[in-house]
Amino acid sequence: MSSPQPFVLSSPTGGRRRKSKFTYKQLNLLAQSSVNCPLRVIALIDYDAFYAQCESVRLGLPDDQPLGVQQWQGLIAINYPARAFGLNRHVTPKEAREKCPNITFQHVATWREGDDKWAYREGADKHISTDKVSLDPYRLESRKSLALIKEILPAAPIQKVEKASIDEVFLDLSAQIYSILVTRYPELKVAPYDDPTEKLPFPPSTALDWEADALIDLDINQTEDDDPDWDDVCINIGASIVRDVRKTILERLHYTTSAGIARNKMMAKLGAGYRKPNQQTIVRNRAIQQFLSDFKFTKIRNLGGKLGDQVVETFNTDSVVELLEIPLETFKSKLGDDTGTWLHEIIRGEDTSEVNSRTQIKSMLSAKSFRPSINSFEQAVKWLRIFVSDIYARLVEEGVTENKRRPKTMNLHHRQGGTTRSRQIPIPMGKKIDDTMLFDLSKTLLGQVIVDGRAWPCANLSLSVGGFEEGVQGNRGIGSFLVKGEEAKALEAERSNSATPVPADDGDRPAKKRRTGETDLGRFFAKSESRDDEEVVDNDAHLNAEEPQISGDEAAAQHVPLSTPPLHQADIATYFCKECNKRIEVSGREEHQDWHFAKSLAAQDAPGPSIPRPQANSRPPGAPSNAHKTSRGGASVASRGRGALKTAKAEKGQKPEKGQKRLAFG
Ligand code: DCP
Ligand code: CA
Repeated sequence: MSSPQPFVLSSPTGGRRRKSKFTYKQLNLLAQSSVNCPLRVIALIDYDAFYAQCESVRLGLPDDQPLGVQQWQGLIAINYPARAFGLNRHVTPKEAREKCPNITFQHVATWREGDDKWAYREGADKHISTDKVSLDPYRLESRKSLALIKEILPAAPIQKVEKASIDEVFLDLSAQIYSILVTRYPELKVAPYDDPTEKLPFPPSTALDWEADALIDLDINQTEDDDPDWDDVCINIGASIVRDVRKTILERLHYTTSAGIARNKMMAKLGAGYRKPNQQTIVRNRAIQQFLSDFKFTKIRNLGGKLGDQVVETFNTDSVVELLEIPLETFKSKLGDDTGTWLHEIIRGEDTSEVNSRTQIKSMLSAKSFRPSINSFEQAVKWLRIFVSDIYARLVEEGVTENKRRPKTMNLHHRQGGTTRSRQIPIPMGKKIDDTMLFDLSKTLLGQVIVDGRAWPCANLSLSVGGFEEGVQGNRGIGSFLVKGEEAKALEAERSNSATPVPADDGDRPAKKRRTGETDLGRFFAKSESRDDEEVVDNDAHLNAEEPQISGDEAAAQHVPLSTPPLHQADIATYFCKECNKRIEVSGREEHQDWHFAKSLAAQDAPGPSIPRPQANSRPPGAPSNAHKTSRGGASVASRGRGALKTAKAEKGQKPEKGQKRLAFG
């Protein structure tokens, strides 16, 4: 960390004391990690070529050995020594070998039927039809490094750390910086005359030491000769904290990381991707506009998907600089008040989303796409056994056997042609969770998705558990002996082996809905930008990249059907939406509910949205008036749902932009 600077209370200018532009009140907001603090400092730490580094370190290879992580016949991570040969994750192993003969390929670990643990296997790529990928090794490394970061930083409530994906972590350094500042400069603690609106004294006018960090150039109207104000001092302290954290990660775990340090999540994310590998980039407040002007706005989170397309279409440009010319009123009239205001702020580098320390796993998913499709109950059951082993191993890690936490529900999604059928069943509360119990439940669900024997050929199966809740330690609570409501109904259905569908949904959805609108709307948009790479279809590689264990929504989003026509009308499970008095396809339920929720929020006109609001006048996704049309792919991109958006992207041959696709900012 940089050495404390001598504090000169104020430098006399023309006989007058020079004042900072920041007040004591604003400084106090820093102590509270307030999202409205103009001195706030946020960092994003992103692991370089994450899976590839995990493998290099595991195999004890030299740092400069080129390596690609293989999954069947594709490459899902390429380390930087291999990237120097012009390789990226879209090349095949054969092409990679041609360009870089010395490259090492390491296939990801796999599950095999009958084994109770995943393993690294020789010739793994030959077993695509019998094995399933396990990304557990990377999850474990991810968890290890998160634990290390938490160990390095001061404890909560000062510590605010959010795992954003399997290899990205946001840090809100504000409170820590506040405590460093007031230790170095005790004069800052108390406002003169107890007036918090008083301006702070100007910081010492010594140049700040940025060491080897990449420092984004200042905006055109600013010069390096201008004395730094407290926001520069704060970000400078933040940079040195992040430098130390990254150094410790390298020393203890041998992973290089890159980082962005700025005043909010959006800018920190853009900064982190600016210089890689093993570098950190600082975007000072005085440099934001200049930094952003180099980007197309479609690189900014939430603007890579359909909203970005809409903005490009409306204003006929993808340049941030050109959008800056457009007045707020025009944005509002063309995009609606909320989206217009949000866009106006975001292109000016303003983002008030919080760093959310909640990192508890909400659901776990295990999935497989079949090429060729599978054709019998027996084959499907074999896969269920593998899914259950995979999920159960993760549950054990999560402390389920010690009853620390337990999932409430299990879901099975089954895809046949263009039809996805989903069923949910409660996991009985009074019973100990073990793999036999989970396997039995999964078979019950399989029985339910097979309607009149019409389940084959099956192209994709996925099993998930969700609705985690804290377990009762020691004595079981009375609730664990009682089975009530929905659960009782579903159990009854299970007992009588009825095919009554329990609509697929997250077990904890109502609780989620009660959280802030920002979170839900965040999901609404994040999903429309989720990855749709090839890896998705084979297994949960894609999901793991987004760490599905953290978000049940991400997992659920993978099962939105791809809007192809259903084979038989009778196959479509529907439910009755009271809000629009219509029957809606169960497979579109989540999206439909999100739409209602988003609409109600848009109507509330809440102040200071930190993500774009959808327009309230659009048609509800999944509603019968367009269901038919949608399922045949006839509706426009804007009016189609998330699944359709994916299809539309695929049709255009367009992959989601790197850098924002995993950004489920909350
Ligand atoms: N991943 C995946 N499929 C993708 C993208 C990523 O399986 N389409 C996995 C492999 C990556 C990890 O997620 O190692 C993290 O993704 P990143 O996009 O952060 O990529 P890397 O960490 O590999 O590279 P970078 O150094 O560019 O961050
Ligand atoms: Ca990365």
